[in-house]
Amino acid sequence: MESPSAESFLRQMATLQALERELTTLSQSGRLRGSLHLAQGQEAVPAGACAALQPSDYLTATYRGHGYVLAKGCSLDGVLAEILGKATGLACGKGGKMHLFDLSHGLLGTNGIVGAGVGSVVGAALTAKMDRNGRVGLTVFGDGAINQGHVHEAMNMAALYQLPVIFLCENNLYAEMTPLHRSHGNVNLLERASSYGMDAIQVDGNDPFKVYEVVKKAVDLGRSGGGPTFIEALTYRTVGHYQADAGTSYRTLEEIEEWRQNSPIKRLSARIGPDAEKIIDEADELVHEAVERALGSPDPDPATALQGVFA
Ligand SMILES: Cc1ncc(C[n+]2csc(CCOP(=O)(O)OP(=O)(O)O)c2C)c(N)n1
Repeated sequence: MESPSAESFLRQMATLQALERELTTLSQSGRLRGSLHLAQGQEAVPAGACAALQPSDYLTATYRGHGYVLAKGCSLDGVLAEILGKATGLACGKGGKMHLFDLSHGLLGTNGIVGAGVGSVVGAALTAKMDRNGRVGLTVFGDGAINQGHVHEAMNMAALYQLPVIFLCENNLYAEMTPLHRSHGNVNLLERASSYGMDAIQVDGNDPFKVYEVVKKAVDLGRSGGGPTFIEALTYRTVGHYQADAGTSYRTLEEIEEWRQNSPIKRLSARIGPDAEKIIDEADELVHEAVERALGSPDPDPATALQGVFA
């Protein structure tokens, strides 16, 4: 599998950026309720990582994971309708923003519980190994999730049984509003992951090509029976943790500005040149039209409320 082109990566990242811009407007106008966790500045990680996966490979992501869902190939209309709680959404409008789910694309869910998707992917990878179906599982989580107990149980199990898993940690330097050194006894995440007996690699998370390259290697290793890999993608969230957080009470303006200048979309646009603007405009238009369609979609029928409820 060849790496996607620079134009293709930019299109993917610009779509995520446009989606987040539209969601911000919807949230500010009250048409989208609840908290909204954005990933501006982190767009290269989902774009690079998902390009190395097959549609049937498993994926779990976080409350900030809509970019992974799109990059995995799930429908933009379905994602938007789900976020807006519409019947045409990926989960028929019952999951909302934090619970995007689409088995047809291997998506085992985004999740509001920190680290919760990690165990799900390890379970799915165990079935992949037992069924010898060649699938791998990728789970993405933040640097803060590393301190969750079951994340360690899951990493240990994946290493012990040599399961085809990619543990992709987006290290954006803060767990919500807490810097790493205030929450981690050992801030060396590679050391912690490799202690379980798996390869652990750090990558520039603001470069989709580099992310693609390391994830592809990990995917190939997993598919060939070589077990799991831990990848630490260094990146930065240039906006607040959620819509009510300006992100400036625990970070300096200089730090934020420095990362804005180093943002993946800026970097790749500079590399592509004048055509970049056209790609970004097209993405804006595509997403805007999808928002209009989603807003015009029907609400779920109350009579279906108990459908799909198993416990
Ligand atoms: C089990 C659990 N504990 C606490 C929270 C509240 N919470 C939401 S996001 C977050 C920080 C997570 O940090 P990190 O994993 O680094 O991801 P980031 O949001 O920085 O991308 C916390 C503590 C939660 N959602 N789930």
